[in-house]
Amino acid sequence: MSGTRRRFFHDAAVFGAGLFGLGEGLRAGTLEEGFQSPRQNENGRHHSPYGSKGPHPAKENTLMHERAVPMATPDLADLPHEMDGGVKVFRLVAEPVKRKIAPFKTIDAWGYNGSCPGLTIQVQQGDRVRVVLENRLPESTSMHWHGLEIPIEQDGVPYISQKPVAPGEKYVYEFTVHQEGTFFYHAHSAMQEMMGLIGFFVAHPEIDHKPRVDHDYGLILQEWAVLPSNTVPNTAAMEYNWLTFNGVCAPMTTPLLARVGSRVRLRIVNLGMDHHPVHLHGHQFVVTGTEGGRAPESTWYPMNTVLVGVAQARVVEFEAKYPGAWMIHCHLPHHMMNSMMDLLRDRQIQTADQTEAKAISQMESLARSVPFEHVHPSPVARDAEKVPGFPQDAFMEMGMDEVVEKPETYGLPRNWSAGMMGMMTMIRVVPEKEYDAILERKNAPGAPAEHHHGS
Ligand SMILES: [Cu+2]
Repeated sequence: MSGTRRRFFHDAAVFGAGLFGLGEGLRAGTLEEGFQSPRQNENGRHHSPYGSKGPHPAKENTLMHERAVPMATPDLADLPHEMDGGVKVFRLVAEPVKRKIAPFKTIDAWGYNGSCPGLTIQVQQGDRVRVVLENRLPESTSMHWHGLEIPIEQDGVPYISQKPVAPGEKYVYEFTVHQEGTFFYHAHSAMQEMMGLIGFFVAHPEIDHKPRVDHDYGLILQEWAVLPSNTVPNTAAMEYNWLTFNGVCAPMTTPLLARVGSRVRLRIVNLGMDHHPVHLHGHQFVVTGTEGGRAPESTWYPMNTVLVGVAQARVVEFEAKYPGAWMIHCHLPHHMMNSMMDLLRDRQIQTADQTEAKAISQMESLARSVPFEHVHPSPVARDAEKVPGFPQDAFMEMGMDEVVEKPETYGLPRNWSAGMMGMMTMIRVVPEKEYDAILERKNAPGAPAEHHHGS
């Protein structure tokens, strides 16, 4: 195994799940040729979102047993499992969860095992899976396995396929996963879904897809209606003021990382009330799969915005060609903001009567309470206040680099966080050296752990 390759697998295990069995499959890889290292990609062999066409037939056989890299879900951990004979046993506890969605906002959501969204389940196609669901909610629940072809008794619909799981009770689901793809689990009750009861369920294919990816990332899209000075989401609302990727708003979202020239897979799932057009800056991608599994290559065409509808999964892949910190965000304008209602109070939706001094003092009082250093916002014209409609985005920027600092933000320009709000993250496409420097910080003793247990 070449040094580059070995190191790549090491990194994948660190950045990815790495918590359970998948690492073994990764280490078992035997093929040298046929695998394109990021460096080979840099040499220009692989610069198409469609990937390299047709590996050598002679290499086909050895490729067959390569396992996929695990998916990483930034800001969410993986759910570990135990083995019982040949069965992978997972334990999910439905319970109330405090989730810090922004440095100055913690909500009372519902989730699984202390996490909202729930911890990520990753299995191999063909696995026999048992999930023990324990209900610590104040009301009955059940679990639906979204997109999986399993017997009706496992479908998780109260009264139709099972009795509701009462508070304090446990319920055991067991099935064989014959599909591969991006699925999710969720409570089969509308309001409970909007309280956050959802998590990833990813089944990796028996034979890895080609072209193979170097990085695999997952994002769950959610929206929340939380009134000012409130912590409980209003699940009856039709409009939303907090939008999250994996349970956090930008700039708290942990940046995704990719080496220049690597191939990236991004799996996006949506379980809310709105559809989200998710846009990637600076690169073209192809949709390689949906909630139904892998899409044939003949259906791939270049895009950079994909509409992820409610209950859908969209899997996209691209070559990370251009170095930089590239935004990934929902493009609905109101989904690119964090609610400032708690902060703005008297300002709220009125834009008249706003003075620069007033706006800045509001920002500074919030900054002091979190606390972080408030960086002075972008300049405005001297006579700005005479222009009808002012201010719009002026004074909205809340740079808070220090409070959201983590290894993945190392090296970003000062006040980067002022440009990040709402349903937004970034993929940092970085050269080898910088990638390694970030990784070193991530592995350093005392490095901050993932923020997956809320506040
Ligand atoms: Cu959106």
